[in-house]
Amino acid sequence: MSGNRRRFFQDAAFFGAGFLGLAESLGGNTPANDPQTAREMEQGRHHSPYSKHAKKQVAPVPAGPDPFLPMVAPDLVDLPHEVDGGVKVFRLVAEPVKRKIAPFKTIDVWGYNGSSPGPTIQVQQGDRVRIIFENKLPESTSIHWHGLEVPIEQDGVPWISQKPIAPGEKYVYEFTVHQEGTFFYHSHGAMQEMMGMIGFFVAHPERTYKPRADHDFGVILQEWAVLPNNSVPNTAAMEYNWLTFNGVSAPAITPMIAKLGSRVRLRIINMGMDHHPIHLHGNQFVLTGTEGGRAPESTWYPMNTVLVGVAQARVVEFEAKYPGSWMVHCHLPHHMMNSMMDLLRDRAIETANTTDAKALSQMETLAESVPFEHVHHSPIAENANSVPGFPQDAFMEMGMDEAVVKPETHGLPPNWSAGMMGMMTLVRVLPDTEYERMMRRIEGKKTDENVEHPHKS
Ligand SMILES: [Cu+2]
Repeated sequence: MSGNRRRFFQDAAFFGAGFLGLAESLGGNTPANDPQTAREMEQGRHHSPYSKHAKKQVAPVPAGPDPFLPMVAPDLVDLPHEVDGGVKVFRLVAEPVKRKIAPFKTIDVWGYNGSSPGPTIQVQQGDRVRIIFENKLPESTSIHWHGLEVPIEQDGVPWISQKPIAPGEKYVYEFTVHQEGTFFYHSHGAMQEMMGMIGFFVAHPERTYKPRADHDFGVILQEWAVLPNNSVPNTAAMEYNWLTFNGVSAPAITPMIAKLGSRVRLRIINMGMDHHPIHLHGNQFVLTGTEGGRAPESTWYPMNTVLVGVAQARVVEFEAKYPGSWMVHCHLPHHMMNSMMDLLRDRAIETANTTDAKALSQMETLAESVPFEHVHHSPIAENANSVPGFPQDAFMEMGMDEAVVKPETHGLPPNWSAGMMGMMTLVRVLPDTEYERMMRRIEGKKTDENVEHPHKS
């Protein structure tokens, strides 16, 4: 024990009674309970409240957890909670949901509280949480808290840790979250998982991570096999034709907005059958966490593509140094596309002998279903039709800017949506003034600019 430390304990013992009296006169704050004073005492800078150097005591600083920056998952909402005797109480309802994954495609999936993926649960390390769960599905289910160290009876595995929760039944989960990190909740039935039954469970740390992030975004990766003119995903399929971020396919995904010079955190979780290499354009990031929580800074190294395996969480952070609309997308080529089969209706997509005229006539059909702004393609060569292999991407550029317009898309170049499909979104890094304008636009406040942007009739 150091001399200073010993002296502190001696003083504390000697002046114990005096501390209590002083505490009363100062409204309950004992210097030894005040972390700052206690630290000063330990360091020998503040031996006794009776010395002439003693400073006037200020109001007590509660030693509670740091306030946290909530994560924003575009196109998803947060699950609200009430507080009951210090316990955060959430109400989660499993039920069938209709999810519009593209302007021309709504699918019948299962989820929670009217959303698939389910709403985001955000808590803080140390919180006691209660989830009052209700099953409105036509079959039994349960909820597994993926990555959380909870008592076995809270683990949510049918027949192993609990009885399945029958249709119409309620079940109460309750546990203390002692971890920090990016977790998720999901049904423990494989086919229910593939029907969309997943949501974020974010445990913010008791003490803010360093370096501190200014923006915190979350994306859930999912894939769907939906036959043309069908709305129910085939959960037994091994091949997928719709790929989504937070239950929406590009270009309908809401871009993420970051301020130039800020530090951006992006949390990605995967609930599907494939692993997704998620790539960020124009910037390097570091991997700061996994499904197990924060990784030590000594393990961070620069990268720009992170493989997010099934059931994994990957958290990356980067300094938004460069203004622009930077793509974030899965780099598997077939995950950078959407299915057009629904739009083509009875017209088959031809993979051989497609001519310019045929393709354009197919696109005319598409235009009847979706407000595409144009039905032409980017320039092609005069002899294109005679080149083996043509076309590849030539007929895949169909802008639908107006069909997916929202405040976050304001200011993107015309026909931007033609370059976006599947698992793809943007981080838009905006300089101060533009950023503030964008925030006002998002908040729905009237600015000069948001009156322009007329919808085409
Ligand atoms: Cu992918």
